[in-house]
Amino acid sequence: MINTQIAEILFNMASYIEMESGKNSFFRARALKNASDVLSSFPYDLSSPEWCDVQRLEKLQGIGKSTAEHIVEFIKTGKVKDYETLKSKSPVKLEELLRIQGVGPKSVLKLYEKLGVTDVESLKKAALENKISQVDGFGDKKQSAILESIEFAITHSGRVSISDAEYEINQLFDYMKDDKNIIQINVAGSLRRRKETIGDIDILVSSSDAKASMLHFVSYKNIEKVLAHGETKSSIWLKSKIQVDIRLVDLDSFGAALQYFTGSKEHNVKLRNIAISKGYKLSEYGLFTRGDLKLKEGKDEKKIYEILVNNYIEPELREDQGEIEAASKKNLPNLITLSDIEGDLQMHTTFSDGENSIEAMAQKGIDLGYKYIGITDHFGKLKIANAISESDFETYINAIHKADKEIPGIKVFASGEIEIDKNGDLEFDNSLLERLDYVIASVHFATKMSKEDMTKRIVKALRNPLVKILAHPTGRLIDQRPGFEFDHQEVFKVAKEENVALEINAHPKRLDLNDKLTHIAIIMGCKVVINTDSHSIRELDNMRFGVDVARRAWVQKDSLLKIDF
Ligand code: DGT
Ligand code: CA
Ligand code: CA
Ligand code: ZN
Repeated sequence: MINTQIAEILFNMASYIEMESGKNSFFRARALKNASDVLSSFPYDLSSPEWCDVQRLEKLQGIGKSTAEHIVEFIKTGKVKDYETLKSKSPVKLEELLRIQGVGPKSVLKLYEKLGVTDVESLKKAALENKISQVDGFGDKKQSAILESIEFAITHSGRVSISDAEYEINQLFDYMKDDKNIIQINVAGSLRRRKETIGDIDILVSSSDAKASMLHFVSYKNIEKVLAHGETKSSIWLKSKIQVDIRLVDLDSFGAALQYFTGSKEHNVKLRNIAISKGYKLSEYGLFTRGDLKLKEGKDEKKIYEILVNNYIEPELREDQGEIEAASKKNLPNLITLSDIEGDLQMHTTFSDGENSIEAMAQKGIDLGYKYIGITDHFGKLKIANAISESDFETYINAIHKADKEIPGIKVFASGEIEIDKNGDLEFDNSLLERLDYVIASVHFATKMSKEDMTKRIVKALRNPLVKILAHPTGRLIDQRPGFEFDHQEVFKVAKEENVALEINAHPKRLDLNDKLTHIAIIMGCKVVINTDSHSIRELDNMRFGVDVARRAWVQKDSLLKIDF
């Protein structure tokens, strides 16, 4: 989406400027980074006429005049001149290097000056030749961390987050609505299965004028490049670098095509075999009886499933993880939906690194129909901006209690996100923590430890009676860093014993626990809780991505943490 693109450009400009020294560049960089933050979660389309306006943009908190001009310039011309200048002046490919976790503008500058590193390739070479460890401030540990990140970035490139894909598809579908020839349109592929990342977006269309509808599709304004333009199939590359494949299908085989193109491939293979064993042939055109090839069903996807396996299988389950067998035995899970979510137990406010007040978060909670929310600002020595110290505690807890009393219609719990230190202790005075409604514990720092030590560390925290939720248990960031290692079985076992709920963090960058681990956890009898970890009221809307993970993990209502008060 254009907002993300602009946010990225501003961030990159900030990084280039940070490489220059001097106080002035520090402030310029910081202003650009702030603006980038604001835009990356800005809910309206910046390219719409009402927002593409310097004076209007300038009024937004965190956006200055020159930033507003950059935004408008990009929307009008597709470029920001100052950015192009920064890029052409710089000897290094900063954008490429910054994709490597743990590499910032300052280290890029140093590695360039000392070792002549200009891109990821030369970075990798320098690391393999053991040169990075020799540079002041780097060392062996940093060098191997950089190498690890490079491998990770290489194997994980080319996929986009579900939230970016969803944003694009909503925009595209709005545009496709203008084509009155379209009878039916559906998203298929991994996006319909709600996977955490999407390789490309697949859509299916049935139209009364195929040619006209294809032409309409390839004329979409957000296209960077038309990759293929055919009668029944076209592919485009959006400006946001996401590929969209479209297929035109007959209404009479729409259900069969939807089934086929939703995948997964593994699920399809198994379903086709079931069809054969029952005397049918299943293809993207329909379900046919084998002898005479008579069309049994093609229009209605649900009916195809009912004929073959007795039950409709939700797209989120179609990964060949036993769903076909379960359907045949009428044993499918009754998946949760967004409306089963009664509250959100991790969010940050202006008391630590959040953007909005307790009151604003509570009001948004009411708008979302929640019964409760939990305020969980960062506590203690955390190197995160503004963590709440022991001397701030009184003010913090009083502010939450006051909000809870004064705002009718929603329970506001007082909590905190507390760091689990290296030894497994909570990094805050435990006698103060006792006064909170619950503690949500997590690991952010000192994550490079052995699997055994990390398991011990987490288990010890779980044994602490104050801890009620383990937040983002693996610490992974999608496409940026893998989770830290620990013995999942052991941790889940203890979580169950100690009645600690495991979080599915709904932030699209985290989605942690992921679908696979969540599935293991609930099979072991653990409770899960889906939280957004919001740092602004807008992010409270991310709940749906956590629900997607839970559905893909076969989570039913009885596995959700139940709050009674
Ligand atoms: P992605 O795009 O990597 O996130 O994953 P998908 O699942 O969207 O995969 P994609 O876009 O390659 O294809 C969309 C669906 O079409 C896929 O889930 C199943 C179906 N499909 C594609 N190619 C084949 C194939 O060769 N055999 C079968 N059985 N199905 C296929
Ligand atoms: Ca796809
Ligand atoms: Ca595709
Ligand atoms: Zn936070």
